[in-house]
Formats: sequence, structure tokens, C-alpha cells
Amino acid sequence: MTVQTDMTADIGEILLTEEEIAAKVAELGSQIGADYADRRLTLVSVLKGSLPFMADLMRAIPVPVRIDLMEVSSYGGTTTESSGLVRILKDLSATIEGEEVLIVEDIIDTGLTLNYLVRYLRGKNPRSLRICTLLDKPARRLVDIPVDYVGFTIPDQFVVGYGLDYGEYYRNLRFVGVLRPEVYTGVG
Ligand code: PRP
Ligand code: 7HP
Repeated sequence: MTVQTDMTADIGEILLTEEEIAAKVAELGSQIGADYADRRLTLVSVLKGSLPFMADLMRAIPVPVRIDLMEVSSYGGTTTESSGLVRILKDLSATIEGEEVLIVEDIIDTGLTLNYLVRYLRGKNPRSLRICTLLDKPARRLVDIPVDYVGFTIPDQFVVGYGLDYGEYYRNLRFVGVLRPEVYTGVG
């Protein structure tokens, strides 16, 4: 795989600008703050993709939060397809028993990752368990997942930036853009 030094050359279209993302994160933070008023919340970030979203969202939520980090992977290496096999690479650091837990994801695609994670976290007996995702790609869903907070519903295109990767690159783009298919098909 060739990774351009100019990452933007691999982007066909900017789907969400930095400003649009910031406005949505502020909106989600206020909504979550209102829903959890007078309560404390544990945010569980699903690394690595949710890292920028988590960092921004936690500061937009006006109620006390604890954070914890999990790392799971199902899109190993240079692929745009889920392997369907979800692996926990890093587990929670603290117990969530009896806690109000909100999972923070960057994207829901097939739903396989969250389906696995929700079952896993439910087994730890939180008081409540909800899901917040920045992006939702419903066209590719294989398992139904009830999602409580959605930033943007996007079309069936492979996107990168603001945490999302292809072959581990592009995560540091400030916007979300559609990756040119030539980059992953090798054609063109
Ligand atoms: C990506 C993304 C979600 C998952 C969504 O993770 O961050 O966790 O895929 O896809 P799904 O709904 O089809 O399961 P990935 O496995 O690429 O790991 P990463 O977060 O480290 O990039
Ligand atoms: C995973 C993933 N990673 C980056 N871009 C997308 O469009 C994706 N869908 N599922």
C-alpha cells in the first residue's frame, strides 16, 4: 500500500467538515448532559477510532464523568470489510457494576463490534448501558443495534478521518472524508 504524504490527495469528498463535527459534538454533549442530569456517568471509549470523538465529547458533557478505554478490533490491516471476528485488545480498567455506562463509538457499520461489546458489558452488570456513535452507516447493518445517540447518518461509503482509519492511517485528519476507492482497490 502506498500512503501519500499529502493525505488529502486520497480523499474524494469531504463528508463532514471540522466545523460540522464540532457543532454536532456540542449538541450531543448538551443532550447527554440533560439526559443524565443529577447523575454520574462512565464513558467507555472504543479505541482506536473513537479517540478524537471521545476527547471532544467528554468535554462537551456538563455532568461528572469517569472515563474508561477498551480496544477492540474487527477490521484488521488494510481492509474495508469487517472480519466479523471481534477481538478485545484492551479491557476495562475499572468495574462498571452499578454504573451508568455510555459506550462512545466512532462508527456503526455492520453492528458486529457493538453487538459483541454490548453483550460483553451487560455481563458486567452496569445500572444502565447506552450507545453514542458519531457516525451511523445503516445500509451495511447485519445485526440490529438500538443506538441512543447518533451524530450523523452517512451513506454506504468508506470514510476516514477524525479517528477513522484505513490501514491505520488518516485518523489525524480534522474532517471526515470519503476515501478514494483507488486507494483500497489498487485500480486507477
Ligand atoms: C471500526 C470502528 C468500529 C467498528 C465498526 O473499528 O471503530 O469499532 O469498526 O464496524 P462494525 O459495525 O462493522 O463492527 P476497527 O475494528 O477498524 O478498529 P479501530 O477503531 O482501531 O480502527
Ligand atoms: C469501519 C470503518 N472504518 C473506517 N471507515 C469506515 O467507513 C468504516 N466502516 N466500518
